[in-house]
Amino acid sequence: MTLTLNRPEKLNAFVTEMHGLLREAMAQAEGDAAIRALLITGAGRGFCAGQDLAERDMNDPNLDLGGGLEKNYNPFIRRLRALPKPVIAAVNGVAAGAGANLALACDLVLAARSASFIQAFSKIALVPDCGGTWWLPRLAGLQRAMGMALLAGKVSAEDAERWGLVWKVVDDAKLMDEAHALARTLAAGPTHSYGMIKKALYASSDNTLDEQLDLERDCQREVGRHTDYREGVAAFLEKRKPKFTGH
Ligand code: T3D
Repeated sequence: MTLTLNRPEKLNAFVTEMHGLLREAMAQAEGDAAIRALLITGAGRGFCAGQDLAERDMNDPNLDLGGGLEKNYNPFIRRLRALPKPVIAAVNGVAAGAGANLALACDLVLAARSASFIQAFSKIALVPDCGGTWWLPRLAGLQRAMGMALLAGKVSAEDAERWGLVWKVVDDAKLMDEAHALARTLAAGPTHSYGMIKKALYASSDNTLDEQLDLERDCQREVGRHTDYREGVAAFLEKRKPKFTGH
C-alpha cells in the first residue's frame, strides 16, 4: 500500500485534515491482511515540510502544541512503529521538522539523491518532536543529533546515509521504481516474522542483553510455530523460492 502525502503546493506540510486521512490509512494498513508493506512518500518536489505553520493561531493565549502532538502526531508515530509489517519511506525531496522525523520513524528510508533532512524546529524556537530526540542520537550519535537539532541545518541525503539515518540513496529518477521494488520484495516476505524483527530491534536499545536474549527466545518460539517457517525450510531443502503467506 502506498500512502502519498498530497499537498504539494506547501511541500506536503501537515494540516489537521491530513491527520484524519492518516488515521484512516493506518487503520487500513493495520486491518487488511492483504497489505503486507506500507510505502510512504510525498507528492511533488518535497517529502513533507512538517507542521503547517500557518495553521496555528498565534493570538490564542491557550495555544497548546503539546495537545496537538498528543492528539495527532504521537499516535501516528506509535502506530507506524508498532505496525507488524515493514514501513518504507521514499523521501523524494526536502523532509523538514515533523516531516523529517516521520521519515525516520519508518523502518527503512530510501532517499532521492536531491532529498534533504532538516530538523527545522529550533529555527522557530521549538524542539524536535515525532520521536526525533529519541532516534536521532540512536541512529546518528549524540554529536550529530545535537548539531542537527541546535543548528537546524540542511543534511544532504548522502550525509544522512553516511550518518546512518537512511538505508540507501538512489538517483532521483529511480527512487519510486526502487521503492516499489523494495515494497514488493518485502510484501512477498514472511510478514509475521518481519513484525517480530521490528519488535525485537526496536526494543533492543532499552533492553539489557539478558532482556534481549529473553525477547529473542520468545519471538523465535512464536515464529517457529508459523507456517512461513515451515515453508522457508521446505523451500530451502527443495532448492526453490519460498511462498510465504505472511499470516
Ligand atoms: O504546531 C505544532 O503542532 C507543533 C509541532 C511542530 C512540528 C513541526 O514540524 S515544526 C517545523 C515546521 N516546519 C518548518 O519549520 C519548515 C518550514 N519550511 C521551510 O523551512 C522551507 O519551506 C523548506 C526548507 C522546507 C523548503 O524550502 P524551499 O525554499 O524549498 O521551499 P519554500 O518556498 O520555502 O516552500 C514552498 C511553499 O511551501 C511556500 O509556500 P508559498 O510561499 O509558495 O505559498 C512555503 O511557505 C510553504 N511551506 C513550506 N513549509 C511550510 C510551508 N507552509 C506552511 N508550513 C510549513 N511548514
